[in-house]
Amino acid sequence: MAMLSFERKYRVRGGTLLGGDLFDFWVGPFYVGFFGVTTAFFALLGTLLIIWGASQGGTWNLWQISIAPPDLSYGLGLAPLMKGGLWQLVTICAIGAFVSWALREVEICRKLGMGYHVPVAFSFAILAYVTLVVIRPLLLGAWGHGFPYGIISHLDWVSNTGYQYLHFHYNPAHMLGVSFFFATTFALSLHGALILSATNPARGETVKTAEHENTFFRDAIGYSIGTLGIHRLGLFLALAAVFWSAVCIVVSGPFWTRGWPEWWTWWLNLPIW
Ligand code: BCL
Ligand code: BCL
Ligand code: BPH
Ligand code: UQ8
Repeated sequence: MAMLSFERKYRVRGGTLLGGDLFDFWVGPFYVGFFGVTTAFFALLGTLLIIWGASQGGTWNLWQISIAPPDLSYGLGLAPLMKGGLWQLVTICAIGAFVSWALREVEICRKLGMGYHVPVAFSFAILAYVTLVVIRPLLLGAWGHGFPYGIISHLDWVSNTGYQYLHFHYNPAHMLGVSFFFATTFALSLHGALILSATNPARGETVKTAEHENTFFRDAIGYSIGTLGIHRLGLFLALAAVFWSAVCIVVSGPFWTRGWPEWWTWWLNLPIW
């Protein structure tokens, strides 16, 4: 394994976005930095608020604990603590923690002189979350449209929201999201399997080369995307999956209020049938 003993040469000073040298150190394996401190702050505060909220609820059953958003009647205003205000505070902490985490990754990239691909990819996940709990509620005019923070309760929200549009599978952006998720898993299974087949040979056999990998797929399907290409494809598929997910939920309500099956009437109304 590379570097488990924390090789000195990768523990370089600088590259920070904020705070200069002040937080430029490590704790055990973790790089800290200004954004490590803000991550720890928001993550800890948000988690404690959830635990406190649970203590005010009727149950310690892990599956049933839930921090609910405010009633729709509070609109875009602040709600009293026990009537959704807590959800609003937790949401602020969550966004603070996720964005801090991404910026801490950026500082690590800068230290190592690497590209920003990982934090950019993570920002798509943050975008999906922010779409669910900020952008869509803003467009619909009430924080109450956010999802509740509970293991089972958030599933209820997904199901209820889906049925509100009669048949969510007919949402065309949802179709794209689902297909890209399936395609991502398909690509990773091919990639993981291909790499292991070439680089983890049986005892006594030699490791094979990238040419072997290319040749396998040329023999099998007539084309190889290449060793760099598969990583570009994987990243693209994953980001497209989450991007179309964010689209599919932000259009449900703000831009389409009826059932999704009805959206397809444009197709039935084409003058060619
Ligand atoms: Mg969800 C399921 C978290 C948004 C639809 N969802 C899960 C569970 C986990 C979770 C409890 C497994 C997820 C997983 O393996 O992901 N969901 C979760 C979080 C968010 C979220 C943290 C968020 O946005 C902050 N979920 C949403 C939105 C829907 C949604 C609202 C569309 C994306 N989710 C569903 C559906 C299902 C889940 C449908 C399930 O069937 C599944 C389940 O079993 O629910 C009971 C992949 C990520 C990893 C493997 C990395 C590890 C992630 C770990 C497991 C997350 C733990 C979260 C922890 C319990 C939350 C508390 C944090 C503490 C306070 C610090
Ligand atoms: Mg659907 C959404 C698939 C049936 C209603 N549905 C989605 C999409 C995805 C999907 C395309 C969720 C992924 C996503 O957004 O990730 N649905 C899907 C599939 C089927 C399906 C495959 C199927 O039938 C085979 N859906 C249905 C049925 C409806 C339905 C028909 C219910 C009856 N579906 C909905 C609704 C929604 C979806 C409603 C959505 O809102 C959701 C969507 O598109 O949301 C955008 C995005 C990822 C995130 C939001 C996670 C963000 C993670 C954050 C940034 C980090 C968390 C950190 C964590 C707290 C740390 C924990 C601590 C550590 C572990 C230490
Ligand atoms: O560090 C990472 O990975 C190891 C980053 C991360 C990433 C990254 C990282 O670099 C990337 C590139 C992605 N995720 C990408 C993606 C996909 C495509 C863009 C997309 C499908 C996805 N991530 C999804 C998800 C999901 C899903 C589907 O639900 C989850 C649960 C995650 N990603 C989770 C994570 C984390 C493991 C990690 C990560 N993705 C980010 C860790 C982080 O931000 O740490 C700081 C924050 C904390 C330690 C805790 C914060 C606590 C809050 C203040 C309170 C909790 C609030 C929450 C809203 C409650 C929810 C309750 C639920 C039961 C609903
Ligand atoms: C209390 C405390 C921890 C204090 C620390 C002190 C302090 C103040 C620190 C500040 C810094 C800070 C905020 C630290 C936070 C520490 C915490 C709380 C960390 C949480 C970490 C976390 C989010 C864990 C989640 C892990 C998880 C469940 C992952 C899901 C499963 C997956 C997808 C695993 C991925 C496996 C992996 C390691 C992949 C990485 C990898 C990739 C992608 C790769 O491509 C590749 O090949 C090129 C590799 O090999 C080199 C890889 O390793």
